[in-house]
Amino acid sequence: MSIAPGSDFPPPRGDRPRVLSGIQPTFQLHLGNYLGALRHWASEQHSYDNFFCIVDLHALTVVPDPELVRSSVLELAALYLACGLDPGRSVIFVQSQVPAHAQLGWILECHTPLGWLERMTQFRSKAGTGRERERVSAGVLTYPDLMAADILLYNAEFVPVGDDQRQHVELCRDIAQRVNTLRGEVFRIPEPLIRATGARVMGLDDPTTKMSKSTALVKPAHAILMLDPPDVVRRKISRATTDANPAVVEPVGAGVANLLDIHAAIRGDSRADTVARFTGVSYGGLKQAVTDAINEVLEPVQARYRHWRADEAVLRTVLADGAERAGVVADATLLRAQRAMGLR
Ligand code: AQP
Repeated sequence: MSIAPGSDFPPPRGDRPRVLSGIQPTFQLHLGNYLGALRHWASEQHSYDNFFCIVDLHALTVVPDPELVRSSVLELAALYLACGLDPGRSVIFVQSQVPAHAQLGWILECHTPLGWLERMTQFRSKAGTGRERERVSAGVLTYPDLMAADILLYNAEFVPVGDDQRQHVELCRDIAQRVNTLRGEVFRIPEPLIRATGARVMGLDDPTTKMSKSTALVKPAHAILMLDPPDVVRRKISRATTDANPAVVEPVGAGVANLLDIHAAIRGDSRADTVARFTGVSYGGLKQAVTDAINEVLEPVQARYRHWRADEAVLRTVLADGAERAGVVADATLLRAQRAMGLR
């Protein structure tokens, strides 16, 4: 944990370290979102002072359809609860319902050199080149400032994310440090919290790219979706890319490594133990074991999801209450930042 010396931030509730993380309500969530993020958020709620956000403003960079944004927010809220997030332990809220996010986002944009944003891997892969780049929304470029605002507003000590978000959290740290250097102690400097297994689940069709919602939308065989029924999981895993070997032998190829990693993450085993367990097992046997592990973990989540999704009134109450609690913390940080900028 690194807190700027001499800082006077409000202590986290109950003296537990504070975490903040979020997921975009874009398309359906996949196994990577679960193993890299959601599962840890839920299982470690008792250890932290938790803020979990549905980052709908970020979704505008990729999903312009208002109806889809609206329904995806409720779907995601139901999935948060189905995965075990407990509103009694965690503040669960929608980013756009706390105006301080957009307000601080602008302030941070004004303190971020353009080159830092242009160098981000996600921007480079999403923005393309030439004419393609001219059409991409400016939000794809400035997205990391909004994400930095999400984190910094809550004085978060840790940001539990998958490995793909490491660069964004590091940029957040750089931006916060820059503001602190220029304007005095404004922000607490957060740390990424990234696990040893499940932090980078790869595409089933192409194990050299990370499993992602946007790819799953155009290539269904790419990802296990959290709401996939058991037979769909079985079919997708049976078609997952492996290699020409008949059985698991080290060194394993990328596709087999991905299946082993998924199994290790779900069962809570180390990678080394998982490799030892499956060495010599046919790929058919490995795929069967991975399918069973996935279905075992997803089926109860899906049952709880159906329960929560059917009760929109409760979902809206949870989100309204979360926005109110989040707003109190966020507004205090925003005021501190505005004062440091000479705005108030
Ligand atoms: N493949 C993954 N393995 C482990 N963790 C992952 N996360 C995302 N993909 C993996 C983690 O899930 C959280 C939410 O991230 P997100 O909303 O950005 O999800 P996404 O799947 O990355 O979404 P998109 O829309 O498909 O984005 P692109 O197209 O950029 O990949 C984060 O904690 C993330 O680390």
